[in-house]
Amino acid sequence: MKKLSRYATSAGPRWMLDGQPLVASFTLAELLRQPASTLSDWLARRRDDAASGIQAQTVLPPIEPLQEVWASGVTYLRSRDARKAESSVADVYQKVYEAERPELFMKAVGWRVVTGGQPVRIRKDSQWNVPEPELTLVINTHGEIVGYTAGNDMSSRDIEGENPLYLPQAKIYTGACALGPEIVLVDAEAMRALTVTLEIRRNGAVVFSGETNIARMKRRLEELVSYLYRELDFPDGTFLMTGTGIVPPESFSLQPGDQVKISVGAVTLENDVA
Ligand code: DO4
Ligand code: MG
Repeated sequence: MKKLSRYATSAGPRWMLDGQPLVASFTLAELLRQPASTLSDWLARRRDDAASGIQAQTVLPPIEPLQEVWASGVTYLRSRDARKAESSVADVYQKVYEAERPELFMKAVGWRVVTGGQPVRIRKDSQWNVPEPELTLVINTHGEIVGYTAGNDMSSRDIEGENPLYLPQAKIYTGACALGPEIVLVDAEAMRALTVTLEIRRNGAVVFSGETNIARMKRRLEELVSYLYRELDFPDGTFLMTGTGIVPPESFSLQPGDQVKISVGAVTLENDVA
């Protein structure tokens, strides 16, 4: 399993493959312009065998500033039921769960994304907030799924529940999108039965934990990607969150200081809540 990660070094950001530096000119955008069939060979030629003494300092989000993060909604029964319960217009969620066209929305541009060890935020004007642990696809220019990472689609349930048209405010704000820390380079087949877990700690004690599996998702990963690529081109590739199958009970809301731990397959994303 190949893992891509990005670090701050004294010479600027540097991508690594399984902890070994790639050439300084390597960009994720260039990787995502390669067809999936040639990716392994192409990547092998990007190793920097001459690199020595590179001190990886802080881990950086595994995304470049101009790539976008899109998100899917209501792809699991649990998400549909939670939205129906919170919403003043419950039937929109029932309809989108059953419809042929999925719910897709833009979550963040790359420069807004945080990664493990950096804080996620809850909005000051919201009283009911949750993390959403989501398998996040890494997709190339040609619409092929080439990898995945862990994602947190932080959400304000009271704002979304008041009116579905407030969804962008419930979902898009500073510190609302966490990804990483690594990208696992595998095809969609390897993702079909990944386990997703969520654990929330407060003052050292676990206050919520949950688990689901990608096999429980109503839609196929390729179906979500094909709708996203219908009328949008992604010259640098893109990321797609695939929806949450874990929602804490209605009585639960995140608080500043909580610690959120999300695992998706082989990737574990940990953030404190600010
Ligand atoms: O429709 C609201 C958003 C749904 C969502 O983010 C999810 O199901 O994960
Ligand atoms: Mg979500």
